[in-house]
Amino acid sequence: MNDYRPVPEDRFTFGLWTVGWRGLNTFGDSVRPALDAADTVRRLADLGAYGVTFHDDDLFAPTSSDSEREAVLKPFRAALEETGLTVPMATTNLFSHPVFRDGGFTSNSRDVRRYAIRKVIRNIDLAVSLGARTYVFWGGMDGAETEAGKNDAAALDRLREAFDFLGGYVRDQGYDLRFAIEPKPNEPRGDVLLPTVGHALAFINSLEHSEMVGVNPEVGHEQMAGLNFAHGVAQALWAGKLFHIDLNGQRGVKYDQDLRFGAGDVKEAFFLVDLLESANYDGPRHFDFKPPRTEDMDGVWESAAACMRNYLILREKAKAFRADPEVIEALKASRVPELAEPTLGEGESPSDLLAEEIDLAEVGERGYHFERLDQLALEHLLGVR
Ligand SMILES: [Mn+2]
Repeated sequence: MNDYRPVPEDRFTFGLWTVGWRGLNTFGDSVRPALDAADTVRRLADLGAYGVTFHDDDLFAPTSSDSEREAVLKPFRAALEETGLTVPMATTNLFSHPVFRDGGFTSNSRDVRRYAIRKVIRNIDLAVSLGARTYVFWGGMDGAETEAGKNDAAALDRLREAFDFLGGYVRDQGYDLRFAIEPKPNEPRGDVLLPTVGHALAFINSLEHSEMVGVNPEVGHEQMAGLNFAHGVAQALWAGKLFHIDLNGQRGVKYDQDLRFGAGDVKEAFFLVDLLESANYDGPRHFDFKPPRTEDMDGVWESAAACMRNYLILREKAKAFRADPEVIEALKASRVPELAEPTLGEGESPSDLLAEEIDLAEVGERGYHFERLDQLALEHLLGVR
């Protein structure tokens, strides 16, 4: 029997800020102690994780001197070495410090924008030295509460300018590093720039080094916009732009819940895992969740372990769903394989197409049996098949 025990080959990764979240929110104070980065590495390795990710500020304050940085990095590197945990991704905190109250790359203040780019460059250098291959950009403070306060076209120009400049930097340094933009519709700003996967994909096409820029979609962020996450991920995969992914849980259109993966919309989680596995997505399965404030440290590690366990359970369920002969037959009855056939034959002309007739009365009566297919999926998910 499968005990759903994660192993590094499953490529599960966690942000330092996830298990390290102290529970400080708009209404409540911190409820948990600060975690030591090296201890977190050891604990995640014990749980079966493959890697750890970080914002620069998760390791040290922005004002830290070189020796203060090294005092944290030395034990952090030692813990990575000792456990074999990797650092596949890193990102920059362009939101916590008061200077970022109007954003990083798109702050109305030019000196803040220049500082933001410097802060990113410095952490890219560190990330690459730790072996990172993906660098995530979440511009949560890049937005507005009032249309009067932000010229969106200028903000997009500044955003493009930052990505073009940083892309050039990475190329000049010869780094093997790709960028991944993380969309979010709102929070902390009233409205955030690049609110969805679709907005980000369109923006990426405008970049000078667009080939090195993809997306890092987060389950809850698309669901906060009322969107179907699996559809967004499918389009990112289709565009060859799924460079990274943030797995967590969300229940509907409300504040960013960051529940553990599997909590929230479990059926969408099932179809997401089904999609990632059947598309052979080979990037890290990165959990970006926040253990609820109700939890003590035992609860934190329990929820981290549960993120991985839920992924493995859903992976098994999705595989069983795809292998079920009744499902294969039901897929055919629903004409799902037929959609993979090109609509036009090779060399067909408009006149060939125009010469064809359809029996509208007969085809209009055709049912698609998606209810049967969906019920089969649900029964696999519920464990009765
Ligand atoms: Mn989130």
